[in-house]
Amino acid sequence: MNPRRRTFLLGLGALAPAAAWERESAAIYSQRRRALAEAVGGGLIVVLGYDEYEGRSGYSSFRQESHFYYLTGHNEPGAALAIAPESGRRPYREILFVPEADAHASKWLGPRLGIDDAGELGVDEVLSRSAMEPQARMLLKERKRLYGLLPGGPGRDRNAAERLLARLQEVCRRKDVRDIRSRLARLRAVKSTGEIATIQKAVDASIEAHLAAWKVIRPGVTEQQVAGAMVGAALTAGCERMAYPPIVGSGLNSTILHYDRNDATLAAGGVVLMDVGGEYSRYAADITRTVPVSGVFSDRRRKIYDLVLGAQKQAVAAVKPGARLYAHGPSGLTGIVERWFERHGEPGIGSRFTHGLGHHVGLDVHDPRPPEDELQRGMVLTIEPGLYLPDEGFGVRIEDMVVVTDDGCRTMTGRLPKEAEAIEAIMAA
Ligand SMILES: [Mn+2]
Repeated sequence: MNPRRRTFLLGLGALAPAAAWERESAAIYSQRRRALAEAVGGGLIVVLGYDEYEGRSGYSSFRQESHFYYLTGHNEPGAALAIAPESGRRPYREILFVPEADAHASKWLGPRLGIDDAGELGVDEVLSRSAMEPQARMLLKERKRLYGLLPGGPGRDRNAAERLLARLQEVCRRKDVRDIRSRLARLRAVKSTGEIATIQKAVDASIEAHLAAWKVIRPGVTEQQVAGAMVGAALTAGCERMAYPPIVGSGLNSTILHYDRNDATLAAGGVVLMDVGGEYSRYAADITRTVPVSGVFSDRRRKIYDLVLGAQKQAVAAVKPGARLYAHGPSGLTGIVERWFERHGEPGIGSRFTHGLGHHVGLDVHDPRPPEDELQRGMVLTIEPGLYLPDEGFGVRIEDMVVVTDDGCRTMTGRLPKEAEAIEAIMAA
């Protein structure tokens, strides 16, 4: 436990739960806020955390807005952040706004960080949430532009952050309002050492989930029972929740990319595709394996499996700084996979690869795509080619997570076997 975290817990007093939540040092979050300020130059940046309602979905506990968490490490509802970059004679300022102590909220939700405790998070100034609007208006008087998270697309209901931006814009009519998503995406794409270590923990726990599934898979078991074994193993291994609904598709369901009904029964002779990953201290894992229901691949399924595996290995081997994830040309990882299917598969098989080759992973399972396609050291991404043959009743996807190193990459999911023989050996054990 680092000293900062110890103080943080002491600040909460005797009521603090012995949570295993891992947060980076206050200095790291401070660097991120400074880097964002530098990236925008002048203006005022306003980022809102989620409120209690926005942060809940289904049975899941509160889940903070990802950009806000990235900049603060603050994991409770109703907070906000303002960053005023240095501008002329105006010095840099950063303010965290937190809800005032509320007896009703602490009765229902447990103890919350008050203004005094929130100082431990390392933001220069901490004020009450009710001071947010007047402070933002004051800071905007001296600055030309307002930056924030603008609505992601048309037709969506605005969330609290978007409503606040709209209100501030109305109040300060002359202000130019700009989105900071692409700047945040660029910062978030390159992971810190601490983030890579935390993602590895999400990966390790998710590997336990996959290994647990292989122990229960056999004809007659339901997809839901497989999903249950996986969720149980991930949570037992330290995940606080799943990173997305478990996808357990057997037979024809393995050809549905985001199948999550999980209501069919596993039939002999087929395959079952499991795209399942958990979250550890907010960081996601995303892993897919496709295994034979009866423990041994049929000839046709094995042929397609090895074709996908070959493509997947080629792409992983080509990951390095400067390589491009989505490009089709010689430096493009997607191009490498397409050419592999053309050269090694039957005619037209490449058209059965129907989705992107991979994506960035971090605080979100689909981390925001940075504006540039070129990979850099410290980026974490999935490599997940697949082939889907609904006319033959099955699909195969193999998904690993890699972290880009100085001259290549390290496969974070390397401990989970993907060779057909290795999978069959474990299932037979
Ligand atoms: Mn994925």
